[in-house]
Amino acid sequence: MTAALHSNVANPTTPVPSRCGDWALYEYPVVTSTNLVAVNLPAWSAVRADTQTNGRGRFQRNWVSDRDGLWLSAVVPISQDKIERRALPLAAGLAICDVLHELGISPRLRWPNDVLVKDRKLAGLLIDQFVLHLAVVGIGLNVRNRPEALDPALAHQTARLSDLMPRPPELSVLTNLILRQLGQILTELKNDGPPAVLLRVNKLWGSPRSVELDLDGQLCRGLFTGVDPQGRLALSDAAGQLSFYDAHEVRHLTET
Ligand code: BT5
Repeated sequence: MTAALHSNVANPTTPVPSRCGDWALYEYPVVTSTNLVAVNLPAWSAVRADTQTNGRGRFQRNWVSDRDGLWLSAVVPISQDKIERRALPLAAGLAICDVLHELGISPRLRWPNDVLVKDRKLAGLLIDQFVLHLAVVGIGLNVRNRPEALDPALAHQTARLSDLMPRPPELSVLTNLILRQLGQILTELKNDGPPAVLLRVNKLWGSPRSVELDLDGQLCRGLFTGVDPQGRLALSDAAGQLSFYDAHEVRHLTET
């Protein structure tokens, strides 16, 4: 989770929000990054834009945000409890996977919260924390867009809904489904506690995989075995010895 205060560069005139279940939804044709527009909004606000000029991934990576993809940020209250905070990004990934299952798609998660179909990235999440009690959950989901047309390096690496189902729902419908499910999972996280939600998350990683972790320069190999009840990545070495890592310690996870 990024704990930096960003200025909201080029925030266009604020539109009148529409109601989307419990959420107030602000929609824009173009913004720099929906997460940055969401920085000044209260909990249960959401921002969607048709395109982003500076879509952001984790660790300052770029997120290609061309027209006809879903670029959405949701402002949610965040607990001061360390484990609940760790569980939030994982819970958000679970919410996206739940919606995809509803649409008849079988996704898997790649730690911490990439959503893949057949090893191609369909969706990514970026959680920012700009103020103490709120987090911004940024969701990028390829729908009918073509990210590889803008960034050829993404060729054969991305998936989009329109290649996975004959008629993907309109962006407004997807926005509704995702916000509803995110709200539902956050209620579960609060009422049932992180271990119950993490148990569901652990069913989404697919079969155990050999991975290499980039711990900010230092590389470490092992078998990814999911997350522990405290939300930490669990890595097993050749002798079966487990090590645990917090998300901010792992710059990148590569499946080997
Ligand atoms: C992520 O970062 O996957 C987080 C993406 C979050 C995007 C949303 S859109 C709404 C909100 N506003 C924002 O500005 N951001 C959020 P990371 O795990 O660092 O992955 C980034 C990597 O994914 C890039 O380095 C590319 O390799 C790849 N990538 C970029 N654009 C992509 C796309 N449209 N589809 C699939 N992969 C992409």
